[in-house]
Amino acid sequence: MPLNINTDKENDIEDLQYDIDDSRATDRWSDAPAPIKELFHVLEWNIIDGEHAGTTKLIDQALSHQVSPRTLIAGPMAMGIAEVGRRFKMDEYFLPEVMMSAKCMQAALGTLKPLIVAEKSEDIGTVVIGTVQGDLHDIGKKIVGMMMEAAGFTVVDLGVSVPPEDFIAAIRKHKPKIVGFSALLTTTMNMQWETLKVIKAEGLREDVRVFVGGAPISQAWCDKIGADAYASDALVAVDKAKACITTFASMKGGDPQLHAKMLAIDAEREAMKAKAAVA
Ligand code: B12
Repeated sequence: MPLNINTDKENDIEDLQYDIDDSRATDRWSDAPAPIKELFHVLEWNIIDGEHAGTTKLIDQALSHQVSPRTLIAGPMAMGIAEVGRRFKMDEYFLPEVMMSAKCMQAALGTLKPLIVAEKSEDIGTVVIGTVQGDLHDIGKKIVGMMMEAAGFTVVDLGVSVPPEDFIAAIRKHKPKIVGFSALLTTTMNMQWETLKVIKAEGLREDVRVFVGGAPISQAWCDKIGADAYASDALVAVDKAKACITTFASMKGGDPQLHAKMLAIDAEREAMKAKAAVA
């Protein structure tokens, strides 16, 4: 089966040429009260400009206005780093600028993590997560880990550039219900497949539900490599992870029925969105 990677969005020059100032003019965050709206703009630009010395102060200010950590992550932080990605793609930014912006994200997540993790009330199982070998991106993986932890999972984060054998060792040691692979590069996404093959070869496939994610990853990729679930963001990942250990607890990793149930969760979400849009 040929591999189709959906890069339409990344390669759509018109889409990439829009300038963030246009979106500023369209009054982004218009739902928010004025001081929060301004703070969101400043935080977004702090990330775009890579001014990491001031990031935690802005996060503290937003928290003092009762803005939730999740809103900050999914709102101005996500918008800021997405703009950085666009600038990098368009050669408006080079690696040093991206690294400065990544430092802002890390600083912000460092402040937010304890607050998110504090939401954890009960222990519902272990998740092992890591960025696959050859890949150093970890911001998205950290967000997924935090949200899983808040949802009640014990999260074992193996870090970045994790070789398959380290995933195997962690599965044997921690006996997780779920294993998550993150990959942000088209050149490293194949390591998700390679790692999964090693899990199978070691006879561990039925023991773990395999989740995959990262910017170039799609449901089609998940289907192709035989992973159990794909999640486009941390909230979807949490929903599916919880479903795996509650409603579908009896289904083992690699079970096609579990895969189908995970797809049904997406279909349900899409139907709800469509209903809300009509209402
Ligand atoms: C920040 C960044 C960096 C930082 C990373 C710092 C860090 N500690 O992570 C640095 C500067 C180190 C970096 C380096 C490189 N980068 Co870079 N980087 C980015 C950038 C701008 C943002 C990534 C990010 O953090 N996004 C924000 C998070 C929140 O989103 P996310 O990662 O997608 O995660 C969400 C979901 O995907 C999902 N998810 C993520 N992981 C998982 C895991 C599971 C299990 C699940 C269920 C869900 C899930 O949930 C997350 C939260 O909602 C992207 C641009 C982009 N559009 O992605 C480029 C980008 C990924 N980088 C790119 C490139 C080319 C590189 C370099 C090769 C550059 C170079 N010439 O050296 C190196 C590679 C180094 C390496 N070996 O890994 C390209 C990749 C192109 C491609 N098609 O492969 C991109 C797309 C930029 C571009 N448009 O060209 N990069």
